[in-house]
Amino acid sequence: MGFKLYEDIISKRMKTARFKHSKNVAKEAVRLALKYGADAEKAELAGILHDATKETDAEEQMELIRKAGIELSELERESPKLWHAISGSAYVQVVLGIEDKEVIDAIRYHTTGRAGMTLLDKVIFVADFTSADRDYDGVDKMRKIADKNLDDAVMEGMSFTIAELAGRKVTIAPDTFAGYNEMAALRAKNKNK
Ligand code: DGI
Ligand code: FE
Ligand code: FE
Repeated sequence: MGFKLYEDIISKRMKTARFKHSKNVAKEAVRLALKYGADAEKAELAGILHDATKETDAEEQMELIRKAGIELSELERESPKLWHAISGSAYVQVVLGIEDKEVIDAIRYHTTGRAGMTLLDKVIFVADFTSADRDYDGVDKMRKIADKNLDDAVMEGMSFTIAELAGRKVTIAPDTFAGYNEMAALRAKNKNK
């Protein structure tokens, strides 16, 4: 199946605004992929599909997760905001028949990040923060960092998310902390060189 067909399929699963966001993330992901040497075709595909199940009801998401054989941790079960990334990765496998692990994982970890992020994981994680439709305080700074250094942009995104979640005193996924700690350790090492 080609990109256009996937685009058509997901356009029917979401409202116009989210479809536009998905197209913008795909476009930004291609730009970042070309800049940082990731596979642009995979970036475009993961970008258009990353929020595929964000407007899907909870029962259907749980069914997709079950069919894909994914076990949720207790924290994941109690965090509805995390479901769409997990069920999205299940959807592209179970319904669309996508077998590319890199694409599946980039969708799975687009909200939390993780330790050992692949180049494609990073491209999608950052593109979700810097896509053309994004308009939050600090988006200009984020775009500037993304144009200079992809790892720095991942770190900026993770620290932004952790600070925001901690500010609301809600749970923070272990994958988020694991990604953050790995990036922080890398920065410390690079500074000491
Ligand atoms: O789907 P999008 O809106 O494009 O963006 P996203 O997939 O990054 O989702 C952002 C939301 O997810 C935002 O409300 C913060 C929340 N989030 C991100 N990381 C975590 C999280 N929520 C919890 N509970 N734990 C996390 O680690
Ligand atoms: Fe998302
Ligand atoms: Fe998104």
